[in-house]
Amino acid sequence: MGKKIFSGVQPTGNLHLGNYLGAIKNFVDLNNDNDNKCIFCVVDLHAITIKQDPKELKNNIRETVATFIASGIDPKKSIIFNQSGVAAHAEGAWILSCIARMGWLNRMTQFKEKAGKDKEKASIGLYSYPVLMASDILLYDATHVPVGDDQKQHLELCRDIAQKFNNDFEVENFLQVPEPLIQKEFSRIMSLKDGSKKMSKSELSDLSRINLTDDKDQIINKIKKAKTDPLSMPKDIKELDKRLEAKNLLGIYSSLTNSKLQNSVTNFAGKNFSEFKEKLSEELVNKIEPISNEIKKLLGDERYLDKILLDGVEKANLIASKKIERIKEIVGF
Ligand code: AQP
Repeated sequence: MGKKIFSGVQPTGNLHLGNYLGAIKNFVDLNNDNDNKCIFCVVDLHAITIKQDPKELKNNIRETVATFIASGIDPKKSIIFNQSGVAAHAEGAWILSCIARMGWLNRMTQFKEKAGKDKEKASIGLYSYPVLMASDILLYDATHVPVGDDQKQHLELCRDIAQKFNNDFEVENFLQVPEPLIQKEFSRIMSLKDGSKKMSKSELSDLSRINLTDDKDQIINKIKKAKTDPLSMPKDIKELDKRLEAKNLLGIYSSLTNSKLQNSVTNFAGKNFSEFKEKLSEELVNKIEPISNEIKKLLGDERYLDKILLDGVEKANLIASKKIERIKEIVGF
């Protein structure tokens, strides 16, 4: 039986290789399977949990749509829309925030990481973000949610919220408890500057990530400058636990070439990093350059991108408005 897929990407600019290999590449494969029903959301309500420039946000929303399409998602075979266009997401988030427990949210590591030392100054939205994410997913009865490894905890919270709602109101299976779809290997791509930190849009140094809009020269330059260690390429996969940068670069290479990490280690064992980096750049340029060119082309046609969002909002609204009405009835409104 086909799956009902829902996933979101924040329009916070600088979409990068981690977003692509961890999530978007998976979206494309799922979308190519005609048995699946796919909904891909530009989660703009999530984006404003951290201050955004309104003009940039608008551009970033379009750029995220352009990235979906340039990466291979067919807008005719899926619903692509922006979250703020469907009021049920925010309504659902409020109701579910009365189901979720403080203790559950207090355990979320992403809030701790993003709020940093000054938790008092973080927005309430940043704290309750996973509840909005649960609303996004549950409104569409999604059976499967493809995400990167960093979102695993939020997915578990979503499952807990769905189960508690169903129990509290004695509506067995009313909210579909979704399954995460996380790739077994290479589900967390790390920074090119620090193998212990995840590749991220908000990292100040642009050299820490490959952006999906980077051109050939930028990609080659970033890989040349990517941090390594003074040794030659690892000879044994066990070495990778202590050589995080080598592990990350070999992981990226393996993911791009659809090969096992062990095979990549064997291929480059004992060689110089420079030789490996050349091959890695080649693979990256082959994969990213066409996407980057297509994004730039699509960004020149704002009307086309806006039309995709408008159509998507209409279709998403039809589904979500029915679900939220039932939720409100069940709650007693
Ligand atoms: N480094 C990563 N490796 C693998 N997957 C990743 N994802 C993000 N970073 C990596 C996955 O990409 C999808 C969309 O992410 P998002 O835009 O919703 O938010 P995020 O996880 O907060 O992304 P960033 O890039 O790390 O942004 P900032 O810098 O704002 O924190 C998700 O499925 C995510 O798992």
